[in-house]
Amino acid sequence: MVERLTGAARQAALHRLHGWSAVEDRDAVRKSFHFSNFSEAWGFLSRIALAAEKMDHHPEIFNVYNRVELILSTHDVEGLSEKDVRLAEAIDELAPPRDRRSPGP
Ligand code: H2B
Repeated sequence: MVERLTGAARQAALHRLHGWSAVEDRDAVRKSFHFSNFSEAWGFLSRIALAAEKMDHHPEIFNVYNRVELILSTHDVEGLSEKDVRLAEAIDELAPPRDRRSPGP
């Protein structure tokens, strides 16, 4: 049973994610990615589709040519859950290095 993240748990989850920010008018997170061309953007989306299917958790996808915007939220709880955090981390693993979590010192 998935639970909606609230309060300190939600804050901590957002803190774990690199480059994902809260959506203003709903309980969701978003991140934009930029590529050299449409083919690279779509390749990224194809890899996300396979990961999302495996996780049975799916992003909202907006694509214009070389730009991809993803929004993550859990329909079942109408807000953010650990599933979104795990999907965000999986997406970052597939993203170009500049869009991933920084490796640290
Ligand atoms: N994706 C997202 N983002 N939220 C959900 O609650 C969700 C999903 N539920 N993908 C899954 C599919 C559910 O509908 C199926 C039946 O497991």
